[in-house]
Amino acid sequence: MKIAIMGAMVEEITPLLETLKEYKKCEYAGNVYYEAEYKGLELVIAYSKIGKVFSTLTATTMIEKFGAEKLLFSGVAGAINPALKIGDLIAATALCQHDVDITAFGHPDGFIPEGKLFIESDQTLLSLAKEVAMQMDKSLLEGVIATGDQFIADEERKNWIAKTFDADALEMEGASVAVVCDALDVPFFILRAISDAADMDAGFNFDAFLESSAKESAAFVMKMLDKLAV
Ligand code: 3QA
Repeated sequence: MKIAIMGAMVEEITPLLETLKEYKKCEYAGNVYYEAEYKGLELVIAYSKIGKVFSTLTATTMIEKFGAEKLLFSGVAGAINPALKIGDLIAATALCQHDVDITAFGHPDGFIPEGKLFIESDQTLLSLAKEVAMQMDKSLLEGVIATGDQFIADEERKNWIAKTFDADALEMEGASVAVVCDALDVPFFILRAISDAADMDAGFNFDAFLESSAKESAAFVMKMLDKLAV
């Protein structure tokens, strides 16, 4: 079984590479892909660079060039749901693109004709994550993640995203990865640990907590690999 693990920023995959220690590097299309073996699983790991476009390229490459059969995303996010504090984990049940706007033609926010407003995550991987959370005695919120090519550091925009999509967290890559996996029929799982609350302190908190929250997410993904390996 070949599994892709992706992040957007280098900080999001470094903890994984540090845990694995041994891997092979392969450069392709402006990114570095790391191939490793873990407990009988074949892994391909990469960070895409920030945003929907780069993450689309990386997810597609992992599937089409490297032959990934499942994709796990590990990274950080801005919290919308006030129950989510810095370092807390959220697994996406569904993802949407909050920055898509062709409402001038009567379409709802986030909707592209022939696309889906919400793309749902794989149920099997979500159940696996719930088992892992139980075993680790960690709380794992399941909810909607809204994606857009914007770092949100503004209460008003955040509240609009919250009410328009009933979203619990926001980031910049989940939905584009979901679009790729859905189209190519590859089960996917998007995990994020909170780095900030997408408010006026977001920039400051993001810098302060990127590393520690990215580690929380990566540690959880490693435990999911343990389960997928058996
Ligand atoms: C932010 C990263 C991008 O990959 C999306 C983090 C955490 N908080 C967020 C927020 N709004 C949107 N997304 C997020 N990730 C990239 S901008 C900072 C770049 O600094 C999730 C996320 N509030 C690079 C150094 O110059």
